Amino acid sequence: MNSLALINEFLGMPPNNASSHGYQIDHIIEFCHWFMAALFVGWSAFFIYVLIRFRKGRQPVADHAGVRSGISTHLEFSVVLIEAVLLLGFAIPLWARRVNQFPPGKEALLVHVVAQQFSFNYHLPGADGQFARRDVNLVSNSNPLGIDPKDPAGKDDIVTTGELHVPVDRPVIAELSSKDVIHDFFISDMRIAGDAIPGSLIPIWFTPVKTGTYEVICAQLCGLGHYGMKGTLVVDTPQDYQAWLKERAELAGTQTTPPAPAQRPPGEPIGGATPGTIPPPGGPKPPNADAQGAGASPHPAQQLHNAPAPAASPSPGG
Ligand SMILES: [Cu+2]
Repeated sequence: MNSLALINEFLGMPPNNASSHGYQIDHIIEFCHWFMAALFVGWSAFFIYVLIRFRKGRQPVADHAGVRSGISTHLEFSVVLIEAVLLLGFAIPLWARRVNQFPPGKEALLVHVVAQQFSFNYHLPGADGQFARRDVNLVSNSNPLGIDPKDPAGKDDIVTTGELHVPVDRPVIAELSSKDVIHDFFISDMRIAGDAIPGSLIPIWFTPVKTGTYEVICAQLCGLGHYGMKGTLVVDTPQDYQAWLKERAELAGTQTTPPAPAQRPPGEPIGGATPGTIPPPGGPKPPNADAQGAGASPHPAQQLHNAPAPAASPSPGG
């Protein structure tokens, strides 16, 4: 990174970029900040000049003809031109590459990210590359994603809560969805974020280029425990990643209960409902809201959980 990046640092932008596309995001933010800084200085100087030049002492009577030179028109036109170049030449193509040019399905690692109050669950397909069927009616405390135990594709599936491992230098496609309210899967070091919306499957992708441990946070105000909705992304070497997969597969064989979801913060209503089944204030009461423990029926919003992705969504496999 060059000296231009100083302005990003000064404004508290995350300094570490660990993804292949992150420098493009950093550059456009840098450029916008410098451009805004130049505009701020320019307009401030012009404002002060106008205050002095047209003060009452020097100009007691209003001039109804106004400005006669074309300088201000040229300046305004230049600003509009630079903004149009930024938008059409940089921002829109960069955004289009992010949403249209997904890496080929075989090359990428596909992971399902299922958000809930207040944690992120990850579902990986295991060695067979096939995800098990998920059914919202099967969701329980011991089966947070509602994986169908009868589906043979699920025998080797890996489900984790809070921590996800991915190999370095391999594109990752994360398909985001939510069990309850709108969350946002945000990894600042990867320069990536995407909303997790009940009833939608929203794919995002990135390629980690540096091994390490990075913070995942929720970037939508999703409830009283939002502040604690954090997770970890660990970028491993390919060998470490294989070791982690092996460890998780062994754990899945011996452990029947996945890690419990994050505890509700003080003040959050409990009422016996499973996490993610609290209706919004004034919203309809779930059918079994009074049922105690794990058996409570899912919130109506969850009924949409396994709905197919909207046609407009870019295909991650394409
Ligand atoms: Cu959240």
